[in-house]
Amino acid sequence: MEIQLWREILEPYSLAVDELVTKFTHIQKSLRKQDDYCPIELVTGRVKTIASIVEKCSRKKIPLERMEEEMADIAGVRLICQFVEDCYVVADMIKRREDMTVVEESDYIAEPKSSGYRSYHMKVRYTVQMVDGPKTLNAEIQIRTLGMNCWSTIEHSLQYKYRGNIPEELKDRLQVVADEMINTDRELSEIRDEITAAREQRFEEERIVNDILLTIQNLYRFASHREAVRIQEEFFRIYEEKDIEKLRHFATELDIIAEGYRAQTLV
Ligand code: 0O2
Repeated sequence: MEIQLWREILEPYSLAVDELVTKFTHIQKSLRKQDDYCPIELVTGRVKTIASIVEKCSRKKIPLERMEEEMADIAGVRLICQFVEDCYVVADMIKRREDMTVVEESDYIAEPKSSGYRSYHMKVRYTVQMVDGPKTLNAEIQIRTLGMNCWSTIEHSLQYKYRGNIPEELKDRLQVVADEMINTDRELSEIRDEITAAREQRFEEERIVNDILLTIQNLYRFASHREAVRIQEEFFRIYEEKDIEKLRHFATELDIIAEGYRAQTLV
């Protein structure tokens, strides 16, 4: 196939990857802006290289002219989560979307591959609007934890290095690491509540600090300069103590002072 023809074939896939990455990144940003917990930690996407398409077609005995129908991952998006549970939350989120149709799911988290590979795969049909009209194509979404991603990236590099024939000794070591990753994911899930509480506290702290800084900014306009400076210095002193209770207390007191100056923030 001519390179020019490859470019034409791959163009809609490139658009699909760009759109999907933008959409999942948007979910991430929106949830974070609302201070809500976001189950997606990282979003990446890629269009399979021509060399990789040709290699896979040859390996899976797919005629090149059938690759668009039979290869699900020419357009690929990867969603990385912190916890195993999040992978399923994200999968459900995708199933509810109206801009893509899930046609197949493979849960290699519940049932890892013999290599030790774990990930949740979703094959979707997705429509892009090209200059000459709409095109519906296949895309693959891989959902996995940071640990699963780390393992599969390393294993993938070794597959490449050894051209698919990883030495048995190395395979065994990979299997051991895969098992350890399962344990690590399990441990992390178990301490998830602690992490969630810490994250919520951090969000609350950020909110309080923002409110305090806005109120101090208003005090500079409505109160005496000396008073505003005194309060600001007091704030920095309390902030350094890293004690959320003291911050909360300071914010309440500050609201009362600001109320007196009608400088309370309107956020
Ligand atoms: P690249 O470089 O990642 O693009 P599925 O049909 O999706 O449920 P299946 O049948 O295994 O799963 O499909 P396939 O086509 O063999 O694998 C799809 C992709 O999943 C692979 O893409 C890998 O990204 C990933 N994958 C599947 N199995 C393994 C594995 O054992 N180890 C690693 N590291 N990744 C795996 P490609 O084609 O390898 O290329």
